[in-house]
Amino acid sequence: MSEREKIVENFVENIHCATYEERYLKKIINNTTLINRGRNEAESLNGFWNFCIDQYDSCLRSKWYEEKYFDEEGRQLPIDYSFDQWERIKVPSCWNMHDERYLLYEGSAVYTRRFKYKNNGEKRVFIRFGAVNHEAKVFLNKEYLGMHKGGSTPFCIEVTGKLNDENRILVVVNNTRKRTNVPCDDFDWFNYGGIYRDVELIRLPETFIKRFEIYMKPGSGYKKIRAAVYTDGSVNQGNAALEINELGIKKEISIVDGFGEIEFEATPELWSPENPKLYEVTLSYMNDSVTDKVGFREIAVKGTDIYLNGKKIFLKGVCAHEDSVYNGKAITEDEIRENFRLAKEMNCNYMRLAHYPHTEKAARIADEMGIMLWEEIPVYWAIDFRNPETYIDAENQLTELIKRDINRASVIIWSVGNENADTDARLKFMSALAKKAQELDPSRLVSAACLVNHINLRIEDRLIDYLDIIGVNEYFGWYDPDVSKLLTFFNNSNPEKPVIISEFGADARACERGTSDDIYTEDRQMSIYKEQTETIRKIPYIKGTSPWILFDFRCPRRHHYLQGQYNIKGLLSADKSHKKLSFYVMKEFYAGIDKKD
Ligand code: GCB
Repeated sequence: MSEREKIVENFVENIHCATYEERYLKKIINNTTLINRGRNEAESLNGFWNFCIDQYDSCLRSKWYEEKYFDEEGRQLPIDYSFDQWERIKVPSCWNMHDERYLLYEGSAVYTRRFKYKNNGEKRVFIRFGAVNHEAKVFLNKEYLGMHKGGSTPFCIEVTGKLNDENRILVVVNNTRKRTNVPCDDFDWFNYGGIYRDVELIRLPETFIKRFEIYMKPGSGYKKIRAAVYTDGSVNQGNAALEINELGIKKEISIVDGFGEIEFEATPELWSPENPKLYEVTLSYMNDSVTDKVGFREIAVKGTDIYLNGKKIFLKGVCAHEDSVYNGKAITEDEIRENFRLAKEMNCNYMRLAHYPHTEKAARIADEMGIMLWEEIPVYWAIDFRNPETYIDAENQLTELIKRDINRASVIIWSVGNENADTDARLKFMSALAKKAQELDPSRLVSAACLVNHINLRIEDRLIDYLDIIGVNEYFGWYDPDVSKLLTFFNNSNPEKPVIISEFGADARACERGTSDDIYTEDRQMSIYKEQTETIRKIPYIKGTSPWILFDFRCPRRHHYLQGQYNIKGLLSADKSHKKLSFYVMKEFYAGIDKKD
């Protein structure tokens, strides 16, 4: 609010202050406060919260969270909210699935609940949100705590000293698509809204383990493990203890200024899709300890080959969105397991989790089930590459993702984006992200899903210089109906790095039959899949494929009557009950691919 506005005598803040949002933008919650405590249990704040769609942002404009019910003389004030009488919504969930009236709603919504708190001896307390799409402004007991941007990564807020016996938490969630956001205002999936992952209260000692990293040291001949610990609190010098009982390992890590790292000899059984071996790892420091289950493996590239634990591999994959007919983006553990099981039934050993970080549970389950993963941040299509704020946001989302999943053996690739035009601004933006990923995590490969150069018909993208693996999205047979160009495209290219066909595919309405010339039928999709796989099979530098996509998903851009607001490129119907003909083409292709060399 400007000085000029304030001196106007009839100025009423909640209706005249057009810049009401500015005050909230000053307190940003980002990766620097993220806590990652492995498998340690926390107290759940899930459950039923009171909820209200707030289309005009009245909560933020009129400061509802201050709960001012009376004036200074004790007279009752008129208010436009009644938190405890509002309807109730389940957290975690998407409001779009809660009520048909909210299916396509985009904007602000207010979530609030009361909860009791009793100190059990802890000195520090945090609230952790698994994810809120897309922005969250968090208030506790009338106080503004800060705002988080980025709809698919976790964030933590310290609430030490701010809790009473009875508390009210209030979150203003906003899923408005914006040009400057990551993703921006145009993307090919459904824009769900809400607090759709777990909310937890974390009780900790004064000095605690904030997060830790442990992985097999790349290039050590599978003989060395590297571990690092980050602590928080006043005792920032001392010794942490690391234990992996099953390997007979007990090590001390010296902590200096809240950080310590160690490398030591160890020869664990290596994690792989065939043998997803996990070890229980415990770290202790002062009065605190954390445990997790961790696999050890090495992923590397050499020339145009990808190696897992020194063995050449072909990534037999499929893409998947975090989407469900029943739960939207708030997919359940059962649904995650079902997706992996279906992928395995198709002979997959790998999945591309498109186009944003899926729930952290997905990587945990993949660790257990033996599925390698590509994880991605939503630097999708026409992000505002020239905008420095957009870069900060993208880098923060990447950092939050890496801090969250660095101990997951299943994750082998970080993807810094998808299908972006090769402009100078994009090269600067995305090469910086690739470097950041490599700097934060030397135990994984970095990739991006690049576009085809349709003029030169060859793999060509300046970003490739910064990637370990080249992801290529090509839709020969579909968006470019001339499938015969595919072989020319591959033959014209001479990549020096391994290539993954990160996408190919075609629409097919489940159960719609016809000839291979009939668009939107399973038969046409199958004929494109046959052409694609027969061509890909012949190309030695291709070291993986993840066709688009495991199952049909909601998509408000798709208005053909056979699409019905779904992207119907799935190998399965949206409810996964029907396998399209192409599912079996992929299954057979993957069954034979290991014999390719
Ligand atoms: C793509 C995009 C993906 C779309 C898909 C399609 O290349 O990466 O997000 O959904 O094509 O169906 O057009």
